[in-house]
Amino acid sequence: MARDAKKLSAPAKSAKAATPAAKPFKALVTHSDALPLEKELLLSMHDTMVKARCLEERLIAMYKTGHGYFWIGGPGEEAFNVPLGLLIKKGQGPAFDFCHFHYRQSATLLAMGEDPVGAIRQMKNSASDPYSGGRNFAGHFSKREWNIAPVSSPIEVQYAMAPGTALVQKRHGGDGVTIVTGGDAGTAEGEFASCLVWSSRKGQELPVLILVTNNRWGISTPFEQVQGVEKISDRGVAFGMKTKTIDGNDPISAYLELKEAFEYVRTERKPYLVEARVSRLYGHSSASGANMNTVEADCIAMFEAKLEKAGLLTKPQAQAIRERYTEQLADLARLAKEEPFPDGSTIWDHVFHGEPGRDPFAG
Ligand SMILES: Cc1ncc(C[n+]2csc(CCOP(=O)(O)OP(=O)(O)O)c2C)c(N)n1
Repeated sequence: MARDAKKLSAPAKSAKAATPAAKPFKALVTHSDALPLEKELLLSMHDTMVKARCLEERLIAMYKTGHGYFWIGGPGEEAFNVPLGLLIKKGQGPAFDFCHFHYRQSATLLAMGEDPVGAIRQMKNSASDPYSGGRNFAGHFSKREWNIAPVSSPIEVQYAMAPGTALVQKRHGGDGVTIVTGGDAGTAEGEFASCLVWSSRKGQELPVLILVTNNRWGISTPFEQVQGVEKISDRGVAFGMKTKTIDGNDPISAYLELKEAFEYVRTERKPYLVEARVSRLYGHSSASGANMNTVEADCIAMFEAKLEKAGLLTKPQAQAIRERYTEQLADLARLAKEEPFPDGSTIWDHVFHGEPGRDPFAG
């Protein structure tokens, strides 16, 4: 694991010249040498991780060939995001989990059972985009039936909203929890502090699973230039909440550690801050080129090596899975290519204030 952590800490090639080398991570909780999960679960996590990677690669290809205006997404975070999706209690209303995600969560949606065609349609900005009717950026999911709040482009605002849904869930009773995700750089913003404050008031604690995926970059700003803490999870200690920093590049660690955190938040109705160390394999977004970097650790390659060593998967089998998803997603992209953009007349649909001059409360 030390080797992976070292690899992970190296800066992406594209930003190397401009930024100092990041320090290696310390104190990762890891279960990397054992396979303590059922074979079916391991193989299904691998399958969804590959599906998610193929989806992101298809979205990038769409952007690069002019079938989308901007790409942002989560390649490199699959080992954390897939287990997360598997552990969410999905449904609508306060009895179910509320999800305040950021824009790198495609693998979580796939693990929850979402059809990848939605992400492709949003990339193409076709009217058929189920998340925004063709109006928002790629990766900006929203799904009322599963309590997935719309992903926001201004970073970190989701952390200020999370205590709100958690308060509703606490009052409602049951075991629904609120999950909020975001990156490391954004934790320098005030909304993150608001989340820690509002989730942890003594006697009024809230059931929030506060997650931070730390890829050690803002857009091009290295972690060390953003804040002085070594572990973001330490920020929660001052608020008396449970915290941990985990290896988000290992799906087995991520599954077990998230499971423990979910169980605590569901039963104790109190917050838990989990920081997951992850890679960023295609840079920040299309704004930084969306080119693959081979310096950071690839969680799928590492997981495949582990499954192979355990006799659970062969190289040809892994290759076949990848080819199958690559083909399926190319077919979906061809479908979306033919679909129309939203009509101009729909510009005010789903906008809180509606048409200028119209009273938003008029019904
Ligand atoms: C309030 C706000 N400030 C700045 C930006 C520009 N911006 C977009 S993504 C980003 C970096 C975010 O880094 P991090 O929080 O670590 O998340 P990551 O993208 O690495 O997952 C920035 C600064 C923004 N979208 N919103």
